[in-house]
Amino acid sequence: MDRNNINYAVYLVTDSTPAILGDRDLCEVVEASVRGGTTIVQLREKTSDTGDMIAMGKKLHAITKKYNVPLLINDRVDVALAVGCEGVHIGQDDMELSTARRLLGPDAIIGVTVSTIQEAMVACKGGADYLGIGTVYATPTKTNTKNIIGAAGVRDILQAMADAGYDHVRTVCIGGINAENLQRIVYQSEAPSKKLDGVAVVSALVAAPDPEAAAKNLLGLFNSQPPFVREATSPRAETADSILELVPEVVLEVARKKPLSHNMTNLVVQNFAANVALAIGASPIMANNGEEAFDLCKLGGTLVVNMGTVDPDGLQNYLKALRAYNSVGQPVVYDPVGAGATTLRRSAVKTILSHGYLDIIKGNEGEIRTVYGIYERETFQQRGVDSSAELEVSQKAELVRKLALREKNVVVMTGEVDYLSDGQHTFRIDNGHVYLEMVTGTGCVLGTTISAFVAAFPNDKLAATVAALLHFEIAAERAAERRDVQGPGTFVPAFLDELFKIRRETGQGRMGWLKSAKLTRLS
Ligand code: 3NM
Repeated sequence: MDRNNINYAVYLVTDSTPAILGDRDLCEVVEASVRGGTTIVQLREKTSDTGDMIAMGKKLHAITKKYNVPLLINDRVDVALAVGCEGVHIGQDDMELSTARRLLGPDAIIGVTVSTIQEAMVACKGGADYLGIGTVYATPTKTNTKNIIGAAGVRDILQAMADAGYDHVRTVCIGGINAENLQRIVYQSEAPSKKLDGVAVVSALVAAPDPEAAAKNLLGLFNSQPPFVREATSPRAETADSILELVPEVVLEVARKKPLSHNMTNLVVQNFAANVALAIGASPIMANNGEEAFDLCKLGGTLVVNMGTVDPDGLQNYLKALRAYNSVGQPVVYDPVGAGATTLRRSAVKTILSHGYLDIIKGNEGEIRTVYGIYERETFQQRGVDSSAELEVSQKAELVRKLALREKNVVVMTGEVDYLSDGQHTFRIDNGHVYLEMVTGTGCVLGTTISAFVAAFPNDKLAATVAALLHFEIAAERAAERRDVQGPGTFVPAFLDELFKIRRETGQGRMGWLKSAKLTRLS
C-alpha cells in the first residue's frame, strides 16, 4: 500500500471494552464498518496481553486486506511488526517517532497524536505521515485526554501546518465526533489552505447498532457540504455603500416573505419580541419546547436561541432545536445573554458552541468576550488594560472579527457603537438611541429582528444583519425624536410604530430614512 496515497476519510479506532463494544465480536464490527466505507482501521487495545493483541491484529489484518484498507496498531511497534500490518499510531507518551520509523522502515504508515501547534510541528518535522489532532470534544470513550481544543483548535493546528510548509502531512481529528457534528467540525476547522483529510471515531462506529450503515453515513457526510453552507457564502455586498444599496431590498424581502422567527427566548421579552417581529413584517412564534423545532425548522424561518433564562431543561431544548435547524440548513441566531455571569451560563455557552452551527452570534461586549474565551487556551489579549475594563475601539472590532473567523459566521457586538464582522469584512454602526438601553429586552428583540432579516435574505447574512441593525436603530432614533415621546415608557409604542413605518415607507419606495445610516467599513 502506498503510504502517500491513503484515504483517511473515515478512520475507525477500535475499542473492545464492554461499554463500547457490548457483547459483539470486534472482527464482525470492523468488517461491517469497512464494508460500509471505513477507509482505515487502528487496533487500539490498552489492556490486552501482547499475544492476544497480535492474534487480534492478525485476524483484523486478514479482514482489512480483503478490502484494501490499511490497518495500524496503536502504540505497539512490536505488535505491528508481528502482525505485518501497514503501520502504527503513536501518542505523545509512546515510543519516539524516529525509533518507530527505524524499526518499521520507510514504507510504514506512522501517525502521531497531537493537541498543540508545537506537538504538530515536532511530529511533522520528524516525518509523521499523518497527525491525529484532538481532543476535539470531551468524550466518555477516553477520559484521560489532555486538551479539549474544539474545532477552533484543530483549525489553528492546520493553519500552522500550512504556514510551515507541511501541507503534505495528512490529518484527522478525534474526540467526540459523530454523525451529528462531523460536518460542522470539518467545516469550522478548515483553515484557508488546509483542511482535514478525515475524522477518527471510536463509539460512532464501534458502538453503532449497525456499523455498516454508520460507516456509510459518516463517509457520505464527510464527502458533502453541511446543509448550512448550501447557500453561497461569499457576500453579495462588501463595501458600506454596496450594502446600503441592498438594505431596501432586504427590508422588502422581509415584508414579502413574512419569514418565521422562531424564538426560544426568556419570559421577560416574549411579548415585546413578538410585537417587534410583527412590526417589521415577520411571523413570530414563541416555542421553547425543542420537540417543536423538528416541524418548525421546515418552514423556512430562523431560530433564535436567547439564553436569557437558561436552565438545564432549557439547554436540552436549545440543543434539540439547534440540531433540527442545522439539519435543514435554516439559520440560527444565538444571543448568549449574561454569558459570563454564572458557571451555569459559561458551561451552557460551551455546550451550545460544541453542539451546533450558529449563523449569527449577537451579544454585548462582555458576552462576546465570554464566547470568545470559552476555550481556556483563548483569552483575548488586551494591551495594558485590566480584564474588566472596556476594550478600545480597535480591540472590539478585532475581537468581533476573530470570533467570526473562528466560528465561520457573522458576529455582532452591540453597544453605543455596534461592531459586526463575517471574519473578512468588519463594520461599525453608529446609529441607535439611549432609550434602547432604558427599556428591558431591546437587545433580545434585536436578535428577533436579525432572525427575520437573515431568513428573508440568506445569501448574504452580513448584509441582512446590517439591514436589521439599521432598520432597528434608525426606528429608535426616529421614535426618540418624536414630540409625543417623553421617556422610555412612551418610547416603546413609538418605536413599534417607527419600525412599522420604515417598512411601509420602503414598500412605497421612500428611502429617506436610510439617509441617517452611519455605517463604516473598518477592515
Ligand atoms: N484518542 P469517540 S480521544 C482514542 O484525544 C482517542 O487523542 C483521543 O472516542 C485523543 O470517537 C479518543 O468515541 C477517543 O469519542 C475517541
